[in-house]
This record gives sequence, C-alpha cells and structure tokens, in this order.
Amino acid sequence: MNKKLIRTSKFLSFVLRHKPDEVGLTLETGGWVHVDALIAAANRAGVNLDHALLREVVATNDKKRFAFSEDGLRIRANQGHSVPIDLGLEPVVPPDVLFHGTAARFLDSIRRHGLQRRNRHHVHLSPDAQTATAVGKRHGKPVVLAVTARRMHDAGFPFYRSQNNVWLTEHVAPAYLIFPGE
Ligand code: HQG
Repeated sequence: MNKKLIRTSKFLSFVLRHKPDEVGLTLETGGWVHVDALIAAANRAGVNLDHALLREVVATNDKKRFAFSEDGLRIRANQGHSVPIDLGLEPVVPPDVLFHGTAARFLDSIRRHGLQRRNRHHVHLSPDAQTATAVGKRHGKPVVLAVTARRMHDAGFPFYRSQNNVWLTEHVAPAYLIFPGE
C-alpha cells in the first residue's frame, strides 16, 4: 500500500471502527455505512475520498480490513470495532490451536486475568504464529501465546471468524493459554 492508501485506510479504521460520530456518521446494524454518505462526510472533514480511491483501498488493503456489501452500496470494517455494533457473525468451530501476539510487558497481567478484549468487542486471535508475531510487534517486544481454542470451544465458549480471517472470542481464561517455554 502506498502512503495515500495507508492514510485513507487509517481514516476508514477511525470512522468505521471507532468514531463515526466525529464525522457525523452513524453505523447501521452490522456496522455498515452508505458509501455516498461516507464520501460526503470525509470530504466535509477535509479528507480526499471518492469511489475510485475507496475501491482501491478495499481491494489492496494488506489485512482486508474493509468490505463492501453485496450490492456495493455500503461499506464496513470486518473487525476491530470499539463502537457497539453486531457484526452478525455465526459461531464457528475453531482449529485446535490459535495464536495471540502480545508484548512481553503485558504477560504478568495476562497470566493473572487471561486475555481481555480491552476496548474492542473481542479478543483477536490469529490462525498462525507468524501473523500473531506481527500483531504483537505493534505493542513492543512481541510474544506469541498459544490458545487451546478447540478445548475452549468444547467447554462452551463461542468463537467467530471475521471475513478477513481474524478469530474472535470474548475472553480467554489463563487455563486455555500456553506461554512460551511451557
Ligand atoms: C493486551 C490489529 C494486559 C493484548 C491486529 C493486546 C489485530 C492485555 C492489547 C487487531 C490483557 C490490546 C487487534 C491483560 C489482553 N493484561 N494486557 N489481561 N489482555 N491484553 O490493539 O489483539 O491492524 O486492542 O495482548 O492485527 O493487539 O487494526 O488488540 O496487546 O487483528 O486491522 O492488550 O488489531 O488489526 O490491543 O489487535 P489491541 P490486538 P488492525
């Protein structure tokens, strides 16, 4: 992604995940917003956006963060929200193990409280350790934890998978975490 696309992606994350009201938008059920309303709101806020740029950001986004509705009239973020919306995801059976990338400085707290969703809707889990390492690096010295997801699921905890292959669950208790070296 070039600089312009990254800047636009960050703006879209801000609006579609966290602060739609800052640009005068309200998200519909499922987190959707009309493409035309989004473009108008962006332009009012001094952010250059048109249909072509929006399509390019959605198509080239490194993590496939955004998706258009089937009719192409609406757009939403696939995951990562802090605003209370229901993505309408169906529970799915996870693989035996999923991964969570975090920073070394959070480990003591995670050992005590498990993985908490913090200000997002869900705890975010990765399908592979490599992706988890990249997620952890955003916070500091990366550490990858394994989550015994299937065992958790079988104990009654639902898992969801976003359209861009991020695994989501409410909370991961310490009993379902494997720390490096264990
Ligand atoms: C940590 C990005 C202390 C948790 C990524 C994480 C992901 C605790 C941080 C998505 C804790 C929250 C989400 C506890 C959890 N004590 N720290 N008990 N429980 N934490 O950014 O998972 O680029 O909200 O380990 O790729 O890092 O935005 O979550 O370090 O998919 O599309 O609290 O965001 O995607 O940080 O990242 P975040 P995350 P995007």
